[in-house]
Amino acid sequence: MILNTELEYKGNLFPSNIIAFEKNLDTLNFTTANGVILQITVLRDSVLRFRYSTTGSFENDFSYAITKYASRGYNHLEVKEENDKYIILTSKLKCEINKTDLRTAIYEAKTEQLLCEDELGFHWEESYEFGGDIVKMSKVSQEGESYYGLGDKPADVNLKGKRFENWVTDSYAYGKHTDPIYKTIPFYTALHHKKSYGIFFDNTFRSYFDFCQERRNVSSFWAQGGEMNYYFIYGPDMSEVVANYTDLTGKPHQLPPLWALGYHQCKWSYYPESKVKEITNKFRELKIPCDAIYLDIDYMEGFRCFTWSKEYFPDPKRMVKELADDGFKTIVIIDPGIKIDHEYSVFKEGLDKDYFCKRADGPYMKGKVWPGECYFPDFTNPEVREWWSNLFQELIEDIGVKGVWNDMNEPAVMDVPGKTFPDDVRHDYEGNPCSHRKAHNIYGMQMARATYQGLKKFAYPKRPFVITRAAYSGTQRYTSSWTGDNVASWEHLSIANIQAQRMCMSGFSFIGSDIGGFAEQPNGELYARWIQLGIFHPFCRTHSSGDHGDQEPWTFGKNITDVVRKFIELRYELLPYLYTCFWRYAEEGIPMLKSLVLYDQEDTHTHYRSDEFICGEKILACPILEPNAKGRRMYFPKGEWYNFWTDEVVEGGQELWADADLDSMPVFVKAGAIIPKYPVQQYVGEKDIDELKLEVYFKLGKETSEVYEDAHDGYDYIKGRYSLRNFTLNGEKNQLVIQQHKSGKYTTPYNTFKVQLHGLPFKIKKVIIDKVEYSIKDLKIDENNAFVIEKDFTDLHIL
Ligand code: MIG
Repeated sequence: MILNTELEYKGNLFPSNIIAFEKNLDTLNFTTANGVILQITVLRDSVLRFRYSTTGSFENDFSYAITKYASRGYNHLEVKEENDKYIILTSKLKCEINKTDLRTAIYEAKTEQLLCEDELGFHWEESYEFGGDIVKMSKVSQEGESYYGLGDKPADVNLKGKRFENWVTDSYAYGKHTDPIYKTIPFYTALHHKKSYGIFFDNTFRSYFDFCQERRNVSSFWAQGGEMNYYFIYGPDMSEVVANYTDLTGKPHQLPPLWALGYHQCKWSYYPESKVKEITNKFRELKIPCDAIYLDIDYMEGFRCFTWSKEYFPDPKRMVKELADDGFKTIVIIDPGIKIDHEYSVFKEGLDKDYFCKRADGPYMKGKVWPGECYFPDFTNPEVREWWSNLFQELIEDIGVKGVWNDMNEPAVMDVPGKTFPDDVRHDYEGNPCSHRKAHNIYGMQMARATYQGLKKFAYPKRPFVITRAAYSGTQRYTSSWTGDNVASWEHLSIANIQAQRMCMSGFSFIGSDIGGFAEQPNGELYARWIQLGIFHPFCRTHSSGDHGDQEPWTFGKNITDVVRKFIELRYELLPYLYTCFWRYAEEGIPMLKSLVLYDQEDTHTHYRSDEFICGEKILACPILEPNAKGRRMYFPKGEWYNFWTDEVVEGGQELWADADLDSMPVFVKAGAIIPKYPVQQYVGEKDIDELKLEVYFKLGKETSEVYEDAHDGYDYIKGRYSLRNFTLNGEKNQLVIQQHKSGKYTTPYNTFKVQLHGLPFKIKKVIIDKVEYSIKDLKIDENNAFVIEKDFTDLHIL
């Protein structure tokens, strides 16, 4: 007879003492008397994985985030047993596991410096409602420790003192403190005593991070289900931590086509066809460069994915071709909701093949989105993804669409609490069936992945281009992304700046904001300031909801149009620079934008900076974030910086005023840099590049730069058909030496460089190129120190 029906509350449970230890190659298991297992896997000397089980066995080991291409292997692994602890030693780390309570502490191997130490460590609460555990981890926050990362959080760059939640959420008009929003990237980097490490909590359930908010000296993270499963990633440089995390969760599978780094124009919505043409024609007429034009939901027939409105777009193939002839790539939106309509082939097929998500007891997951009531493909089933990818054949192969934009894939559902699927919805999860509690955060990622697979197949031999709103760690392998429905306000300009930096330090560099703001309308000044920032972001697109008027570069009068043109032109000039940054990112996981802390973590002045950032390796930019400004104060990282507009040199390591009237912006170039430039084009490929400009910024001392190029599309570069130029600059009082090392099998179409020297401290007398002497006259060096030389020199001496 059951008398007591109150739920027994056990509270937090903790591991007890270790009673067994077992080593299996790179995997170590520690078992406690109360049945907890800690499994530590040594992935690399600097990367350890921690997994905890409270049941005596582990779940099937599957992750959507970890890439099969992740590097593995270590130089050294040794396990020692002492009275009170076990010690794991790699060539980079020492990890201690306490025998009495399973708590861990990690030290740098070489210096024995403490990096990260459990406070309570692993503990858990049993979940009566769903079964399994609420899994928790707490760490001691070290003196002066700061925290960064976590994807798209709109808070300041340094996360210390705050608590965050991860649950992918459609967040129209979010604000600086809205949390959570569109993305779940449960990865942060920590920094103290000049050393940085990272923690990636690879758990897709709703999760939380607390950085000393609840208790001043404790950071913690926990999730509503699943396993305590995290990776500890050591630097000591933050950029190495990010690169190692990116290695683990994947670099972009290929470079984007160069045009995708051009300027994109979007609005909800450009229709009918005549409106689209009016917009694209205007770009060409006003000579404002633009590569991509977007069609939002109204291009479809009643919002049915993979259809076209006969009324607005009677002949999409012809239109797309005409746009392409004028240099515009057409990009269309595709949402996950499939309209319940038995006359609609995509719906019928999905239903026949049993590809739609279902509720726990069997009914379909029915939800309202733009088309009305919809069912939703279960993108966590590989067969469904394959089907979905094939739906793109007509759009891409036949009609000629060049990119696809995935929206609403949180998944967003209208008119319901929580704005998404209920928790009980079932998912295949790659043959590990589960509820929406576990699959929610990766649903959008898997949709974007399926879309990417379609584009990859049908765009071949060209490269795919996809953009997604929702994402989980690893999504960067497949697509680009934007920061969702922001607002046309000055505060949001600052949020966009921070979000782009934060996404970059979270392994996801191909990111941009809706330039000008999605909700409401900017005035001309705000729009111009936003374009100025946007041209330094990896993804550069104007987008607006369209409810509040137009938002094109020419909307705000001639003065603003001229400023906008000037900056978009600058982006087109910088394309080889941006492309090189992308290549570095895709190759090594180096973030394309670097917050100052990531650029120079040793300088504590950088730890709380949010506005300034480094684009690539050499350009320091800082947006103007207020109206009526003629400039601003900003912090210059250590070193020497050239004012991009005036060539004036600034000594870093201090905060200084930088002039920037509305037609300008604080932009500085690192001394010693060589910045490659293309001529302004109205779109990528408009012109044959017949000369590469090299902007050379003198420095006393040494500096290296690189320029990566290839055919700008296609896959030949993977077979070695690329051109990589490594430049080493060495400046002395009365000479400047530039050496070039060239690799790769691609022959660039141009034969010459136009060298432009900046800040040369001496008057040129002669130039020696590969041992041959030239006079000023021979090279026609002009009064600005510019001259033309053959591209394949190895040694250039300017005396
Ligand atoms: O419920 O497709 O974030 O970029 O223009 C709104 C219409 C749906 C939200 C996206 C936005 C897009 C809009 N979409």
